[in-house]
Amino acid sequence: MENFNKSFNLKKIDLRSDTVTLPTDEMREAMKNAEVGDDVYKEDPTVNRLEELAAKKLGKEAALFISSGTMGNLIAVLTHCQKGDEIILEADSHMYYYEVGGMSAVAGVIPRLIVGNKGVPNPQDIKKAFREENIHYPKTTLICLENTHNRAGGTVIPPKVTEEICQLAHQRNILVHLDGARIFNAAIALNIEPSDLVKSVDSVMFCLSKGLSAPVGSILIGSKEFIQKARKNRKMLGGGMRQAGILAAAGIIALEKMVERLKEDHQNARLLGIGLNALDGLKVDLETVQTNMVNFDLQEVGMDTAQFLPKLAKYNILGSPRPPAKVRLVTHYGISEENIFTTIEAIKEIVRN
Ligand code: TLP
Repeated sequence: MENFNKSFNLKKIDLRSDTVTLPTDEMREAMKNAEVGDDVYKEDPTVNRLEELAAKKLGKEAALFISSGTMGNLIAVLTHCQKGDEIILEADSHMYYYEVGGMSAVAGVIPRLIVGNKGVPNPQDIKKAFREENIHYPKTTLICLENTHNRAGGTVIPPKVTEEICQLAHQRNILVHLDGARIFNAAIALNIEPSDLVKSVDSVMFCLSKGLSAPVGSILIGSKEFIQKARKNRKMLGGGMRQAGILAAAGIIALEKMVERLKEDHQNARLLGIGLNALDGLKVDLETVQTNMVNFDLQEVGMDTAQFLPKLAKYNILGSPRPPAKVRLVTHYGISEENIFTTIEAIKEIVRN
């Protein structure tokens, strides 16, 4: 440990999430100079510009700037569904796992869970979950997909799978919402346009404040009609912001300047995954290291998550718990290749001792 601290600098290496990214200097400058107005009256020119840009990038009619991904997913459910409806989701999806049960507490829907393969649902399993008309059953109105899939380790749903699920859903008048918090990571990993990943879905949420480094904000996207209703639901939830152009200005830079560089995060994650997997007893499923996340299993080194993370923090390195025995590390704009080597060395020391 002492040697370690001597040979490596002590700057914090925060791998808990890409949500910890700080706004770039260019974002701060744009925020300072942003032209603003009251966005509840749709009079903020910078918000309007961001919404137009976002809709265009994803090839849909309209967009809505919202304060967070969680709010965006909730607004989508509120807008697509009625109370008592059933929605189909992957069992480990963020909407089910990490959004405080908002879909049930606020939107009044019940989740029906499908187990995917490394985050990717099998369209046939979804088809099997469709219900025939029966007086006892709830109405299934929505399928929610997640691309990239957080808990599966940042895995990508191939466009073919999304298309097949949308086709099956639409035949039954069921809609599809995509939690695309990291849709640009998926597009970069597949080397395709993000619009090619969302062609047939009815709505998409993506985050500006994760790998794209904006300080605050997400975007909800869909048809003009959907966004008009979503705008009202945003207001109902207390999410109508006023001079939000200050935030939207950073979002515009995020979309225009921060997408291509996600490649570096993916390369760093790969490096980290391979480095950790080479350590005795540490297990990384390299098949899941497709974007900017690395999940590893501590079971074989006889440690659990709660024992490991404080040890890592002593090296000034932070990770996220995936209890009981897993840890998630996320690469992002604030993480260099050198940080990756430092992290591998630190973990090597921890698991050796
Ligand atoms: N994910 C966060 C935490 O909530 C766990 C993270 O650190 O990864 N969808 C997906 C797929 C997400 O990963 C997240 C955030 C959200 C939605 C919610 O976004 P926010 O945090 O803006 O509400």
